[in-house]
Amino acid sequence: MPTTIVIDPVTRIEGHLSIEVTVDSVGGEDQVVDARGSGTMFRGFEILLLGRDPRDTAQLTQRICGVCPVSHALASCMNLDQAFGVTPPENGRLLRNLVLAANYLQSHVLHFYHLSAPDFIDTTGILDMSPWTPRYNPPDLIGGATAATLVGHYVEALHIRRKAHQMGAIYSGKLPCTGSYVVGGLTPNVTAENVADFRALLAEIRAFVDNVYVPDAMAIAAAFPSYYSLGVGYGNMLSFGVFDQDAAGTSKFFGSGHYTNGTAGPLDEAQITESVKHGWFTDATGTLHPSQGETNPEPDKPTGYTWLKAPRYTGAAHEVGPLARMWIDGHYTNGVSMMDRVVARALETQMLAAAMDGWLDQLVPGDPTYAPSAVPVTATGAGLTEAPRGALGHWMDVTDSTVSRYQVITPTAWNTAPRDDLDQLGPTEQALLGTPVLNINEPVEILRIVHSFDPCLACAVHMVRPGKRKHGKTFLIPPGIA
Ligand code: NFE
Repeated sequence: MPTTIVIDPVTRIEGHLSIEVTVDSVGGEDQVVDARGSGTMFRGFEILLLGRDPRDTAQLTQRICGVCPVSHALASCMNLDQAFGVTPPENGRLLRNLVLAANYLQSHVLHFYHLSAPDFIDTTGILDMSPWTPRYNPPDLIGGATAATLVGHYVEALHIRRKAHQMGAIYSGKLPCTGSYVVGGLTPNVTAENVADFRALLAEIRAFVDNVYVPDAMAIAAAFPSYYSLGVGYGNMLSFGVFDQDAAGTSKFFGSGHYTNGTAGPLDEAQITESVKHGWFTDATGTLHPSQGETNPEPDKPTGYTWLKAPRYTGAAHEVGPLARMWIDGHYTNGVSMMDRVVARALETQMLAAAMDGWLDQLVPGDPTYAPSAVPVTATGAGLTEAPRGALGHWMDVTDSTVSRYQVITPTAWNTAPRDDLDQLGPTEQALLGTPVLNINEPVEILRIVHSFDPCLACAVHMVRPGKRKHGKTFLIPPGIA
């Protein structure tokens, strides 16, 4: 007899995500036979940017999310660089890399210790308090001395995240949300002192990543080997590439590309479209390239079940994120499962932290950090980069020196996308199919798989009327756009 499980909201993510799965007996085992992910809040940043000075976008799009604001600042500035026809000087390129990398370190440590690892730890007798309780109590949790050690690292990780913010703030003014990313580069000066300050904090964080985070991730992976075959999904991967290695941005530390139905290839930005058949958006805005995209909410649409559009590459659902980046570059080849996402994220953190020392070495104190430019009357731009959670794109049109179109596709829009025009499931939905569920009252397997994508619905939404978020009837839409 099929049973429907609704997890609403999924906790230990950013933002509001509702997951609905149908569990039925397959070969005598209870398994997920259907899945739907719903972003239960409306996102309208594209709308509030219209009519603004294009330079405002670098500030306003950061407010999409406090976890990955640097990525939005960068995507926006790349967009502006293209539209304004300006190239950042070497120091500007390196500072953009360094501040973004600081945000990656903070975000990946956050995901492992504070969002994902608690799915695997039993703290009974160690910490019987929030955020460790209430929790599901499956029989496979790690307890005892190992759990006590991991709880200690959980606390230490909070300090490491603060240090990562402090480190990034040396060149970003403050974090989260930076004022220093501007068209043409970054505003701060490079001095021998601030390079030394950055390097000292980086050394502390690297020691934690090398000696604590990576070993802990490996320990959890070793304790849960069955999760190397769960949460696999389509196996399609996509990366826009990130961390420019040259002025033109043609070479990236993590490269761009796609891996589709077992075949790898270069990124062709023209192959990106968004379906809205199952999102609460007007059907006429469906299957458009984001440079032509529109955001017209239709909260009562009968075929809708989410506020997310469904991004597709060559018409197919693709996973984005650390595993996709590591897979496309050939740095990680073990597999594409729930646990591979956790391990690839840890190994990416280690690689990136090591690269940051090299970028610090290349900074030249006193050299310019940005190139001046003027607001164009008419222009188009695109800023494609990688946020910690995966591929991020901003597309913009400028008319009469103001923003006339702005579209954003976030990593979580890719991963938590709904079904598309062909009713193909989104990557997380597909990854849940076939998952055995031991106890339908405590479906921890679902949570572990969803958490492995590190979803951030805050990146996909911005307001909700508390307690009234079901299925499109009572969402709060800003006046004048419904
Ligand atoms: Ni809100 Fe973000 C990242 C972006 S995810 S955290 O990483 O863009 O949609």
